[in-house]
Amino acid sequence: MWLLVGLLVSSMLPEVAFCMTRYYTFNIVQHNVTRLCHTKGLISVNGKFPGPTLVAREGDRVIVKVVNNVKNNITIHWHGVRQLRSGWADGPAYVTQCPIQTGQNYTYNFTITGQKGTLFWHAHISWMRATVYGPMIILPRRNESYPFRKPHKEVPIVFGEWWNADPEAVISQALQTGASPNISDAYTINGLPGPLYNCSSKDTFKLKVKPGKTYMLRLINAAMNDELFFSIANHSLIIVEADAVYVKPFVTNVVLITPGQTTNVLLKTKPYYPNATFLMAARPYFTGQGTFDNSTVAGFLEYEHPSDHSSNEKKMVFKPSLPPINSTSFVANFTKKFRSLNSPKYTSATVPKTVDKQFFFTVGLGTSPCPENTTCQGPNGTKFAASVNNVSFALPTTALLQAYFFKNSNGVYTTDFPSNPTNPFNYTGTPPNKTHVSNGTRLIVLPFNTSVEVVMQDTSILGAESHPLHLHGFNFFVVGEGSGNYNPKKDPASFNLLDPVERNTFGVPSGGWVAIRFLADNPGVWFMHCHFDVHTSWGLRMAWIVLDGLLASQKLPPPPSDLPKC
Ligand SMILES: *[C@@H]1O[C@H](CO)[C@@H](O)[C@H](O)[C@H]1NC(C)=O
Ligand SMILES: *[C@@H]1O[C@H](CO)[C@@H](O)[C@H](O)[C@H]1NC(C)=O
Ligand SMILES: *[C@@H]1O[C@H](CO)[C@@H](O)[C@H](O)[C@H]1NC(C)=O
Ligand SMILES: *[C@@H]1O[C@H](CO)[C@@H](O)[C@H](O)[C@H]1NC(C)=O
Ligand SMILES: *[C@@H]1O[C@H](CO)[C@@H](O)[C@H](O)[C@H]1NC(C)=O
Ligand SMILES: *[C@@H]1O[C@H](CO)[C@@H](O)[C@H](O)[C@H]1NC(C)=O
Ligand SMILES: *[C@@H]1O[C@H](CO)[C@@H](O)[C@H](O)[C@H]1NC(C)=O
Ligand SMILES: *[C@@H]1O[C@H](CO)[C@@H](O)[C@H](O)[C@H]1NC(C)=O
Ligand SMILES: *[C@@H]1O[C@H](CO)[C@@H](O)[C@H](O)[C@H]1NC(C)=O
Ligand SMILES: *[C@@H]1O[C@H](CO)[C@@H](O)[C@H](O)[C@H]1NC(C)=O
Ligand SMILES: *[C@@H]1O[C@H](CO)[C@@H](O)[C@H](O)[C@H]1NC(C)=O
Ligand SMILES: *[C@@H]1O[C@H](CO)[C@@H](O)[C@H](O)[C@H]1NC(C)=O
Ligand SMILES: [Cu+2]
Repeated sequence: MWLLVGLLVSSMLPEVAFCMTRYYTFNIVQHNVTRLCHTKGLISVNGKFPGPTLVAREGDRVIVKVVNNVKNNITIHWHGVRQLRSGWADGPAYVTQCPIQTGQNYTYNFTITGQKGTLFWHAHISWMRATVYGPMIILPRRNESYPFRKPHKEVPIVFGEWWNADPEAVISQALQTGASPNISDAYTINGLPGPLYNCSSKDTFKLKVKPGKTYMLRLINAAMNDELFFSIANHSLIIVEADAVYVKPFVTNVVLITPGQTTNVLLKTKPYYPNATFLMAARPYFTGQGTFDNSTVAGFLEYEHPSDHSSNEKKMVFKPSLPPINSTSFVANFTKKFRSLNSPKYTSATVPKTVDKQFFFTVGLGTSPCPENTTCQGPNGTKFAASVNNVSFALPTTALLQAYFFKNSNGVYTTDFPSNPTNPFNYTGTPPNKTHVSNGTRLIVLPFNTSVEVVMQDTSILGAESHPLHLHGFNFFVVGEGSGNYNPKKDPASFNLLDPVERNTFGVPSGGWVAIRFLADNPGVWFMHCHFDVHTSWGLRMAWIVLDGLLASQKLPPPPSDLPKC
């Protein structure tokens, strides 16, 4: 009897006893920041750039009061957090909430369930996330360890993208003229562009290390429009986690990280003090037709000698080598190395073995006609657009989740998003002559617990390009990927249903396809979009409605009373 009680208590403890509530206040403020000899009033959180690091443990409740002290509308998204039955706290503007307007505040309230590792938070309205972002660290439960030896130190490495101009002006001008937005002036590591830009060497990130230790770098790509190759000269990295899920460890010299992805890597330092400084550098992977910021951000890895005689002495500098800018072959090889740990001790989800609903989505660029009596600077005098299944998704002027919850969908959205392309073509061959997209706020309704498979196919319209697709409210399993056109007869045979990687963001390969699966077990309205903000702005976005289940524990609760109004 006593033994039984003891067993029950100890098996319950990890679930409840160690969880706590973490309170944060995020003041959205503007402060002057100088980079590349250019000072601008930059909007960020609590006057820090990048913003504060949010730390929680798996199982914790997180409560963040966001107070808007700037003239712009704002929302914050907790990127990758599952938001189980807390869709009101997800953050994408006009999808799950109306913006927090000047002088208003809103308290985000959610728990961290079944996730550990690195995620990040960022603004989710227009291009505000260019400067409003910061790391989110989810530690294992107090009584749990990592599936690898505890590192000596853990360091967030956040990649960003810097414009001398106001990013809001950049995107608003582009949407007006129909042209591509002006490219950024620099990439940054933890807000610092580093020595390879003019007037910037004092703004260099330095990682000081001791020999013979293991450091865990929490890599976050918060850049707006660019996938990045990252490498540290003369050091290899061990990848151990992706999007807050552990993976089977593997060694690499170069990491590719798309906007919206996060990954933890272990860095083993050399056993001695080398007389050298090692550059860490990142620059883009790009295959499209347009212009892009082809610059390199760099920081230093420095061995800090305790009695530092040699610090004033000139040291050798080693530079890393990165793959060619358009190395799709490297990217394909690299992304296929990610495998979930697939161990019941460390992962909570399993890949759906059967599928209830199948979708085939084309993702890519297109055009929309130039309004009468205006001139446009997009392709052939049109405006750039982007779409999923040729639908360029229009955001409503109210929030979709509210319209759904209060049954006011009339005039806000329809539920007829196409499950397949309406006009099939050779997606990776010669593009069709008609490139105009259609516009609409069209959604897909999924009954609770539907097992979903989505094949996403890149198109060659205006250039084949990788699109990092991000799904809110779920992790998905990447069961297959390939180049060229997806073949529904042949390709499923090679799907990995054993240990596919579980992520929230994955690059649809340039000129190829990816197949993902997820279980629709989270009621609400969930955004899915390209994490290149330029493509999202052009309409490469859509949303799913996941209906309530029958049980009380399967229903979306009503909104908090302070939910902003439009
Ligand atoms: C910010 O910079 C602007 C112009 O560069 C200047 O007018 C203003 O006083 C600065 N504000 C603060 C708080 O330093
Ligand atoms: C938040 O908004 C409420 C309701 O408008 C207001 O009473 C409160 O003072 C605000 N708090 C802050 C810190 O702005
Ligand atoms: C957060 O949500 C929980 C569960 O709905 C609720 O009990 C709690 O009062 C909320 N806290 C705040 C500060 O809103
Ligand atoms: C990018 O810049 C590098 C030099 O930094 C140059 O060698 C390369 O040709 C450029 N690539 C493109 C596509 O502009
Ligand atoms: C370190 O390297 C620099 C540059 O190669 C050299 O000038 C210096 O003598 C070296 N110092 C030691 C202690 O080896
Ligand atoms: C990459 O770019 C180089 C130089 O522009 C070009 O020669 C090569 O064919 C390209 N490779 C791929 C895979 O597109
Ligand atoms: C990718 O893998 C293939 C097959 O293993 C190999 O032939 C190719 O060289 C690799 N490409 C790169 C860039 O590593
Ligand atoms: C375009 O210009 C023509 C001629 O000036 C005018 O008749 C027409 O009303 C204009 N159309 C719009 C939509 O402004
Ligand atoms: C450009 O647009 C014109 C007029 O809409 C059309 O006739 C022409 O075929 C287009 N050219 C290309 C290359 O798309
Ligand atoms: C599609 O286009 C590609 C590239 O041009 C070509 O290799 C392939 O044969 C085409 N497929 C079909 C079914 O026409
Ligand atoms: C596109 O237009 C060209 C020239 O007008 C024509 O030769 C070609 O057949 C058209 N292609 C398609 C796929 O309709
Ligand atoms: C802010 O959001 C409100 C509500 O959607 C909207 O009416 C207003 O135009 C927005 N303001 C700006 C500056 O975008
Ligand atoms: Cu895209």
